[in-house]
Amino acid sequence: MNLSEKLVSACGKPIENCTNRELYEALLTMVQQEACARTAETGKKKVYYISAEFLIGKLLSNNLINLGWYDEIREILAAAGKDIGQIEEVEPEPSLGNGGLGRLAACFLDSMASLGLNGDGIGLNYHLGLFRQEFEEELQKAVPNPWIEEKTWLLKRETTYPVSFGGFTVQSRLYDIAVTGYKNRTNMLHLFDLDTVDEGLVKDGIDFDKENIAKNLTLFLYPDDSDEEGRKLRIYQQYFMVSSGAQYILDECERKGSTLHDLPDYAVIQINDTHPSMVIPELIRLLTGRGIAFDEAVEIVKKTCAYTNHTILAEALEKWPISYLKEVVPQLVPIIEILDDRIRRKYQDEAVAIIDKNDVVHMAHMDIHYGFSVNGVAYLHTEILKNSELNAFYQLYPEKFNNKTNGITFRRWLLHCNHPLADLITDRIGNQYKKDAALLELMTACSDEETLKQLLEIKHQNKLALKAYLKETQNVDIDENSIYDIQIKRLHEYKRQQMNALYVIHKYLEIKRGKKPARPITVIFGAKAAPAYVIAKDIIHLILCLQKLVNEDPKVSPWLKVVMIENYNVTKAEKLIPACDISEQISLASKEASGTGNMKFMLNGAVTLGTMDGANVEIAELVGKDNIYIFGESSETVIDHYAKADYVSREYYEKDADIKEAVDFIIGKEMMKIGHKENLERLYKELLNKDWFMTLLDYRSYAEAREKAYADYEDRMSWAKKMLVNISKAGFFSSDRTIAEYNRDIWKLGK
Ligand code: 26Q
Repeated sequence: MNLSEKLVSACGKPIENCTNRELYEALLTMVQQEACARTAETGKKKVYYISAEFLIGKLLSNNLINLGWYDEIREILAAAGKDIGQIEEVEPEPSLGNGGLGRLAACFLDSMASLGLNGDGIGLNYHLGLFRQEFEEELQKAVPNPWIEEKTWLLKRETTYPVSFGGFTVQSRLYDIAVTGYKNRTNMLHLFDLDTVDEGLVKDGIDFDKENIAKNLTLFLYPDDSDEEGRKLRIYQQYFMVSSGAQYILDECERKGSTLHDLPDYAVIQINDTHPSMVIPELIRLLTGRGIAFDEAVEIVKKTCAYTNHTILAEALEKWPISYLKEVVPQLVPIIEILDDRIRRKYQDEAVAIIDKNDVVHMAHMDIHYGFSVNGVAYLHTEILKNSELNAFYQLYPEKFNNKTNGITFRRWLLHCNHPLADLITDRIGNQYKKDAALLELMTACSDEETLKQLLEIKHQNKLALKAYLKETQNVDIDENSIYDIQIKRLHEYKRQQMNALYVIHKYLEIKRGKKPARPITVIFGAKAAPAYVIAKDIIHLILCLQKLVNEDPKVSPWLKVVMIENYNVTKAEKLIPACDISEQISLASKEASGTGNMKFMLNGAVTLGTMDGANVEIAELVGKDNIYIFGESSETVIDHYAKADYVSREYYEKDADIKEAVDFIIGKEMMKIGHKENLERLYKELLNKDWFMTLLDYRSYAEAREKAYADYEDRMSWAKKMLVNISKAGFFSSDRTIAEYNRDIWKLGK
């Protein structure tokens, strides 16, 4: 059967007579069958990528591209009067991640399959995923986000495992999602779940009964951890994931002929941040249960587990009071105590202990001592880990430390989300770059006027498409001839959305005073705040108030618009990124481990406005200083400020009139009319008295760099050259490159 016949047969009637939903479901069935037919077990060794998050995004189009079916299916549908874009709209987005770390895991799965590597994901099947964000009275409201439909990408398996907690045992159940490689094999994402979970438990918003573990375990991704019950629930989730995963791994390896003594020849486990760290003591427990002596079990685990660090923020490094572990996973506690004891005897250094003197377990410390590899996610990040944050460990184990600069899958972040640009590139340099992203560099030679004009035209068309989408979904009008200046990422003070907002205030006031910009500006934000993160929600409030104030001001709004995207997610990123002119990557230097949005924007021809932080450093190196706008203090200076505790934000407020004016505006009468006094005042005080992430320190140089970018934008041909350089240098940031490096240096899988 050809594809057209297959589709008609899957639909059970002519395509013309099908609804978009019927077509989506028929295509899902077809893709799933074909994907499963392409599974392969090659070689002895497999990498198991364990992660609490897999932010996979919608799957239909991506799978069609990877199977090599996309163009043909689009034509078959078009011939029947159907639009593949509208069929995509039917699919719910699985919201199994918060942000960067989860999306990275999804890109890595795509790359492992696309490179033909034997590599599976292991995670959890959260029924309601991350909350859906709504705006009400200029505030974020969190509501449940059910995504699992009757017809789903999840394949229910017969496989179940017992998982014991203090006092009771549950049965985990395996679900699989097929991960198609680009014109290559299929791997699997294994998501564990509990049959007894009850969505009826959810009451108001995202509140639920936190006592009943059997009913709530896989309801949400990272339920609010602001109280003790929430934090414990996180431990229940993590142990459920790693115990199920470890049993799966041992069973699979034994099935393939492993005696378990030789486990490292069959399995390598990549621990994605500390969320799956309990896999270390759990594997030791299971191995001893299967007849291996304790000491040998420790040695086996040391050769099997590798750890990736994604943050240097102290508050994000997981530390659990041992009392919590005694309650939730008592069987692990004696093992962790022995692991800690051995370290204490060997090194006699409190700084590298696993259980500290306050009886708190440092998960990252366990990973570093009992894993064979520790990697950071960008050059600068790894250097900071080695030289400051984890220096005590680097002294002990220099050979374990390595860098793996993050990457993104070009299938989703170019071929799928930006067809016109992908077609232009194919026209100029051929198809090979789709398999080998380094070839994008060939585009450097295409700086002829015709290509540059086409780049500008494609950007313009993408901006029109975004304008239409925002009109339809949020009923806002934006001007396609304005500069689209975009910051989309989780809301966190270190990412400094508040600095962007201060600039918006400054521009607003300037325009009010009659100083118009050379061209209208559209500032777009998209961000979710953790429900327990008060200041983050205040920053959202500030942005929403500004949106109202600016857009409803007839004098200002022709020149400045503010748009806060509701419920920012992968699907929305796919629409925003291709339309972006200026990519805001403005974290406080040293704080953003890598960033991956920065790479997506660059690939789609946006120019970065950023600090020397995370992977921005490598972007700057690749594109050169004329093709990026860098501002702000260096990571060394910032780290020095923290060490000396000598940063006083009020000094910057007092000596810079623009800063004072913008900060005061937050609690001025215009804002108070629109917003809530409590939120605005809290934020104002935070900036003035604390400003832990040094917004005011960098504000002046930020504003200058932004002005420079806006001025340069007016020379359209020279801007198009900057776009071209960014696109042609983006090849390095393909996750295929990242994964090839993981395999070369850490996993060492044969083909
Ligand atoms: C920890 C303890 C308690 C509750 C929640 C958490 C928690 C949850 C999620 C801690 C961290 C995360 C997510 C971190 C994350 O997304 N980090 C990002 O990882 C990206 C991929 O490496 C990097 O590009 C980003 O720079 C980094 O911020």
